[in-house]
Order: sequence, then C-alpha cells, then structure tokens
Amino acid sequence: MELGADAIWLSPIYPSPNADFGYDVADYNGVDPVYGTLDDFDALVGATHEMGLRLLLDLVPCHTSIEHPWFRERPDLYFLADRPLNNWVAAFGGPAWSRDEVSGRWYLHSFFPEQPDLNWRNPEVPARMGDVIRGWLDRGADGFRLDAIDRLMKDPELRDDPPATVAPLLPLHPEHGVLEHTRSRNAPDIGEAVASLREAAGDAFLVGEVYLPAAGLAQYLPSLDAAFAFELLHAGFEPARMRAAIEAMHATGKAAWVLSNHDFSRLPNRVGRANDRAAAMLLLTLPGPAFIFQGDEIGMADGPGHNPPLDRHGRDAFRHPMQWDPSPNGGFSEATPWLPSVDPAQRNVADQTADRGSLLWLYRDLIALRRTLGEGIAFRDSPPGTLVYERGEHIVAINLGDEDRPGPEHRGIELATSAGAAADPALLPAHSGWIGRLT
Ligand code: TEU
Repeated sequence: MELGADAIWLSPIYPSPNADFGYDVADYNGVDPVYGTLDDFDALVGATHEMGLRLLLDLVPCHTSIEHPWFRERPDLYFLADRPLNNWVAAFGGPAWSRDEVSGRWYLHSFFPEQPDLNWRNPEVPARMGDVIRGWLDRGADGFRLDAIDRLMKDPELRDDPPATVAPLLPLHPEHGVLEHTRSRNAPDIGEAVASLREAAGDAFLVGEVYLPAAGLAQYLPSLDAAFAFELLHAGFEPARMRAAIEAMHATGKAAWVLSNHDFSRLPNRVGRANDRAAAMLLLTLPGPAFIFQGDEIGMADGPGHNPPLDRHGRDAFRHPMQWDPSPNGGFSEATPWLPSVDPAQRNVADQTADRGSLLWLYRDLIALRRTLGEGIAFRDSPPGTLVYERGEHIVAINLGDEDRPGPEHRGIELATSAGAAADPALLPAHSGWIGRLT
C-alpha cells in the first residue's frame, strides 16, 4: 500500500501438484493448503479492499493439471486420441502429445505433460470456466490475469504447424521455435473464447497474457481491458525498438506495460544494474496500467535458483521471494520458502523505506507522479541511447546509454532518477532520466 499501487495480482493460488508452480490447477475453486484456506482468501479480499486496493487472480483456462478430476472423469473436455494427431511442439520443448499411462491414450498439452489442454471447442469448457470466474467474483475478486489465452482455440482440424521460416517475433524455446504456430495457437475464431470469459466476468478487470506482438492482438482486445506489452519487454533495451514497441502497443488503446515477470530474468539482469532506475521511470511514465513484479521495486536481481531445479523450464532464479527486512528469510514467511532469500541484508523494503534516495522511493514517487501525467504519449526524436516523450504538460527524458547526452528543454524538473541526474538542467547523464514540466 505504501508503494501507491492500485491492485495486487496473485500468481495461481489454487490446489496444484506444482509441476508448473500453480499453473497446473487441480481445483479451480479452492486454495492450495500451502497458502491457506478459502477463509484466508476471504480475509485477504477484505483487508485488500479496506486498504483501497483491488485483487486480481491468475486464471489458467487453457489447461488443467493432469491431477484435476476432470481429466479422468470427463476426457471429452480434453484432446484424447489413439496416437499423436500432429507435429505440434510444447512451449517448453518436446512433443505436445504424451501418452497417458492410465488409459494408454495420447493427450495434447501446450506446456508441460502434466498440463493437459482443455478443448475450448466443447461448449462445456467455457461454461465451466464461466462458473469458476463467477465463483471468485462472488467471493470478492476484482478481476483476472488470463494465462496463455493465445492457446485457447487451435485449428479445428488440428493440422500440422508449418516449419518456421523466419525468427520468432518474441523469444521462444528453441525446440518450440522450429515451427510457426499457425495451427496450434491463435485460431482465427479465438476471439469467441475470450468473449466467453468476458461474458462471465461482466465488468471485472481482465488483463490478457497473449504472447504475441501488438499487431497480433486484434482478436483478443475487444474482450479485454488490457493485454501485456511483451514486445516492449523483449525490445532488448534498445531505444529505437522500444519506441516502436511502445507506439505499436499504445495504438491498441489497451496496453498493460510490463518489464519483468516470473517467466523471465529479472530487470537488473536484463537491463543492467546501472539502468534499474531508468527502467522504473520508463515503466511508470507510460500511459495505462503498469505491472511491477515483486522485488523489482527494491532492485532484486536473479538469485541462485535451486539445486536440483524446481522448475524444469529454468525459471527458479527469477522467482526468489520478496525481501521485506534484513533478516535471513527477508521477513517473507515463518515457513521455509521453496526458494531461499537472495540478499535481504543488502536490499529490503525496511532499509529502503528509511533511505529517501532509495530505488523503492523512486518507485513511490513515480507512482504518485504518474497520476498527474496527461493523456497519450508523443515521442520526440532524440540523441542515440535516449527516449524522449511528452505526456501532456510533462516531458520525460531517459538515457539508457553509457554517454551523457543533451536533454530537451523544460521548465523545471519535477522528478529525477537520482539527485545527480537533475544537477545540470540541460544535461541527461548516462543511465538516468527525469520528468520535466513543459509549461
Ligand atoms: O506463460 C505462457 C506463455 O506462453 C509465455 O508467456 C511464455 O513465457 C512463453 O511461451 C515463452 O517461453 C504462462 C505463465 O506465465 C507461465 O508461468 C506458465 O508456465 C505458462 O503460462 C503455463 O501455464
């Protein structure tokens, strides 16, 4: 709450055997006992609302856990066959068809074999997912992050994916990337599946995780409030690509800005420690909702992960727990977390709260200031390594490069990434940024 956020997004909290850390759901209506009970959830909703925050859940509609009772009781809700029906490759590598040891039949899975895909062309699937949505809204949830919805509808005839002829637009697992996913994802009528989620959700907030560039989002957007801007996340911190990604996503009118999440290396590892403040300024001066991954606001970097790995897709290092205080477990929990704390003595919320010049305070100041920025975004051409854009009566100047550059004219700097960044009003020092007034 001190951060100034409007809402909290919880990763999946449902009972799960954790083959994919909650993204393999065994019961859509429950809370996994490691987190608590439904009563605890109700208390959390109450406390969240009392603080003026809203609560978003992570809905995983594309697949269940192989341990979900539906998989045994209602195989018609899935894709089962006597043999693999096509050449599709799973997102984390390996074939997308596995043999079920119990029935001896083959089933389709877009992700791990423990995550059989639901068949959204069976009308009972959207009907059941609608019940799930209404159930959580009745309990007080305010909306959902919709997981992997570009996989909801596939080619009705399940035809082969053709070989890829160009590099993927967003990074993919190398085995997955050898095919172009024209049949296994993003079917021409996928908008109908997303519309059914919207119908159940009423006017609750829906943000879509659609792993496509802005140009591919048209079918999804009518039913969503926002979609994550993955093109920006993967723009490599190269200003020209970033500007193009921002402009393309902004043009959709439904951008949810995001620079890091639980699937990718943490910010300091991708943008460089030197740029963590500039990255925060960028994220929080773009028009529309922005998502901050836990720990970014105190500058947490990738940790050591776990040995042996917990996540077979190699994402443990990005998922170490939040560090609230300098104690050995960072004040995260009295239980032993799956992954240890990384460096709570070096960075934690308590210490950074006490330090007015900390990264955490920059996040707070940016969140407060962003509410005063005008509509829209208008880029100006600017020196190499920099991004300069107007937000109504404000101008934002960010230098991601190693060289100091001249900054644009302004009528006073309102917020800078550090005291040094604003020392000379005409200068935009390397790895810094500021927000100035235009009037
Ligand atoms: O990720 C789904 C997804 O398609 C991508 O965003 C993924 O990062 C991409 O394929 C690159 O490899 C979501 C969740 O965020 C992830 O944690 C889950 O493992 C996955 O769905 C399966 O539910």
